[in-house]
Amino acid sequence: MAEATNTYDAIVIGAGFAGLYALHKLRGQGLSVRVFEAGDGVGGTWYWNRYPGARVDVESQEYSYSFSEELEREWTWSERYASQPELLRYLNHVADRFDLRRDIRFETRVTALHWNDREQSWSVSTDDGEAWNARFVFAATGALSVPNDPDFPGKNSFNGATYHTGRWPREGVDFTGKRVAVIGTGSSAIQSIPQIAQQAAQVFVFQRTPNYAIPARNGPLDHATREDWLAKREEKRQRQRNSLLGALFADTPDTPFSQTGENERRDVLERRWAWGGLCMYNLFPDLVIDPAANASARDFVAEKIRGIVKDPDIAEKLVPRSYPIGTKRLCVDTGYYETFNRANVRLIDLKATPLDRITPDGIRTNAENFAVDAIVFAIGFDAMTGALSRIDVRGREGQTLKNAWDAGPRTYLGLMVAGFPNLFTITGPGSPSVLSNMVVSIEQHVDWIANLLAYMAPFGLKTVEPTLDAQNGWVDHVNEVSSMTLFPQANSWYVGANVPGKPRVFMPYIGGVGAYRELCAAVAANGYMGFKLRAA
Ligand code: NA7
Repeated sequence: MAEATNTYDAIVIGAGFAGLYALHKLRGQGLSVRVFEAGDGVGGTWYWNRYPGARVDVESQEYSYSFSEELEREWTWSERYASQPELLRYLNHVADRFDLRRDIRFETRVTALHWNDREQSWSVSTDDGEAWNARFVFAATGALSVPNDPDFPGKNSFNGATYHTGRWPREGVDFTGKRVAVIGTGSSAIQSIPQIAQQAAQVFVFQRTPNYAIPARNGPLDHATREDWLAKREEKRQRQRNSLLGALFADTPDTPFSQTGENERRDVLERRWAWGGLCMYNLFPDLVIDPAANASARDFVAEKIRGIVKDPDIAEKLVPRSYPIGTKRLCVDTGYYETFNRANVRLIDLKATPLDRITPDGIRTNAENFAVDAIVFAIGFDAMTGALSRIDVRGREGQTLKNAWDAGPRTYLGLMVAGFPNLFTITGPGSPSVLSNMVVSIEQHVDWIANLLAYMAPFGLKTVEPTLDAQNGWVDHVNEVSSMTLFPQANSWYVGANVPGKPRVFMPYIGGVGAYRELCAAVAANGYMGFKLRAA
């Protein structure tokens, strides 16, 4: 490692929702902070994911910072679900409004983090060859920030253009008159396919596993809705923080499926479908626990798909069959199923006719050649651990994080890793993270850590790290709670199934945002139980 040129109290990696808030919060506590961001602007997820149709799947007002009432009052969301450009404008506004840019170094990627036991601080290397020092490091690296890159045979032989939804060109792509292949049918594909199909001459959709998509019912956010939100802001924000998923749609009904009458069940399903979006998660309190509850929701959505898609064979291919509904992230769509009624869109079922290779002209399955001008890889991310596993992280006694997480990520509360003092993982594996409204979880993590640092300072405490016992107990708890649900049945990115060779471990904490918040508060109230706090 090069000699450190600068020393900070805290280094933050990433300038998305998490990094921006961490910078603001820590600076407010008088710490010197430096943020490193690989992109040339703020935004994180919303900086990189510029594919057509990209928008948030949590309602805009809920998917925004709550830490500043003034910010909330001065910003007006234009749509129920904000589009990527609007979210990026919002995050740029936040960066300007709180004068954050002066402490962010853009186009700089952190390559190594080595713990220095003598100095009780982290040595940080960046890809410009410089070295830095910080007592604390915040990995605000995002849960879905490293694009999945499977090794499709023949990938480099293709003569046309290729795109990954998670690294979309800033200037956009004009598909007019083009034949386009889209590989993947997750959220990114489901949002972008209807838009691409309106432009392109022909779209071939290569589907490995169908997904459940619920109509967004997006539209302009009217004045009355905004005024209502602002009038009840305090109460709504509190409810969000104490809810299951960090969003108000997640106020789960009390009556289990088995005790809900036949007519009432249908009524709940129709109402949620009409309301649209992720509120389908909250049909019954036991939707992802009771197989019968789950089956009824599956049948309902299958019926809707059959009602929308005119060709019965295509409809059957679009009906998910291999996993319970909700155990892979639900997709929120605008006209996805309808798109398969267009003459220029064709669905290719990769389970029936597997992808053989990419050729100079297009894609070959074991049944057919598809000549295309462009390939869109909508194949997702190396979720939750991808970003940290690409940094050379070494903790006490040179132990690597790669080694420590060899059999899957292990953390205490999703916040810290035993043997890696003063390194915080914002919305890390083992916290509600991707199973929640990320903004709510980010604020909770950053606030909790900031309180911890404020607690340590007057006692002259310099380091914090979890005990191995506490970490083992937490990992057991995370596993135990997930095993009580239907989630482990799905080959999802929650369990790393989309990345060949990744250990199969259920990574996020499914106990709920409100319950998790209470646990974290109890840990703090008990003198940071499970953490070792040390003076130099
Ligand atoms: P997802 O949800 O991980 O979707 C990726 C899609 O790509 C999914 O349909 C995968 O099929 C498919 N895929 C991945 N690898 C391959 C290969 N090798 N061959 C064929 N198909 C493949 O990523 P998104 O970007 O759509 O969404 C990520 C999250 O962002 C989303 O959940 C929201 O939270 C926002 P599979 O299901 O693995 O069979």
